[in-house]
Amino acid sequence: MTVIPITLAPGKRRAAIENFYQDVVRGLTAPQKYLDSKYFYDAKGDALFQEIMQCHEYYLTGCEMEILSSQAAAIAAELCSSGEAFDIIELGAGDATKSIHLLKYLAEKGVDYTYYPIDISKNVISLLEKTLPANVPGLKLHGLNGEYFDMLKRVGNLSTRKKVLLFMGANIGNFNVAAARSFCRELRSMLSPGDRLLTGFDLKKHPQMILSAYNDGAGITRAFNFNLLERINRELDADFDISRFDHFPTYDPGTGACKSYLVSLANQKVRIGDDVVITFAEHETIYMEISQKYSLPEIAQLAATSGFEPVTYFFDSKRWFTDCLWECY
Ligand code: AVI
Repeated sequence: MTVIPITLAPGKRRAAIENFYQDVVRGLTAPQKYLDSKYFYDAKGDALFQEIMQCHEYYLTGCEMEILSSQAAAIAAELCSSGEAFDIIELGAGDATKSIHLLKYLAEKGVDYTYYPIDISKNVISLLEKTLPANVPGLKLHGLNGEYFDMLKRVGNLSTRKKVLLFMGANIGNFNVAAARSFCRELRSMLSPGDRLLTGFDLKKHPQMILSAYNDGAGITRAFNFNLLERINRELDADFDISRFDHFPTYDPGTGACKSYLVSLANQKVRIGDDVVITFAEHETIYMEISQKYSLPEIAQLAATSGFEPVTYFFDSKRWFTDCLWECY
């Protein structure tokens, strides 16, 4: 993710704040209080996430970067193996620092493709349109700003070639397994036999290593979680006192669910705007995020139950992470 200034038009900004407010109130009045992790990413959250990716405990980014930078040729060979022309669509392209390795390799080999980065941020798309062609000579790029599925529909009208979808960064882990399946099925419904999907999965490994990745010693992940309470204070006129909450990540090695909670350290009330007061009991939790970890059989099962067939797994040298290429059947 990249640091993006918020430049929404006033009407859109009002609607975004209203949605944020509704989602926060819905989550904090549920029996198990929760907040939607998509709201982590305001400008400060983006900056903290950049810092998380530099933490030595947060191994995911380095592993996937190693895969893309050292195996671009193997990935490209697999993509070109059918001999059919394809275009590349990246969901949540961000600054494309990983996919650029594949884009560059294909361009250098003279493969004719168009790159369609999709991102919810207009600023991300403008930045990619400005910077990427300079770094990947000859690149044909058509940026799309909006929700994944709306923009995928639009690509359907623009491209007649086979599609290669990139969904990297272990973002699939931020869905629980059932939601990941629904997401993959919806993707599948928009693709055709022979289209492909390259997805980044964080793999099950020593539980302590996973837990440490979400509880770094410098406290960046903690600050990342607290930032959502601060964002609610800033944008929704709330009065969370973050010193009265604690950050509590958990990992269940059986299910592979790594979940982050904030724990209320006291009986307390928090006001949101003029109309809402949320009551917290001491030790009550807010469920903040899931980062689901997978085994290879679980990945294969996810593929099979959503209409894909695994073609190849690309691993980093430690086999902590995989970018998995699936094909639609
Ligand atoms: C964006 N996503 C894949 C990250 C993850 O690992 O679940 C978000 C994150 N949350 C805490 N640290 C990183």
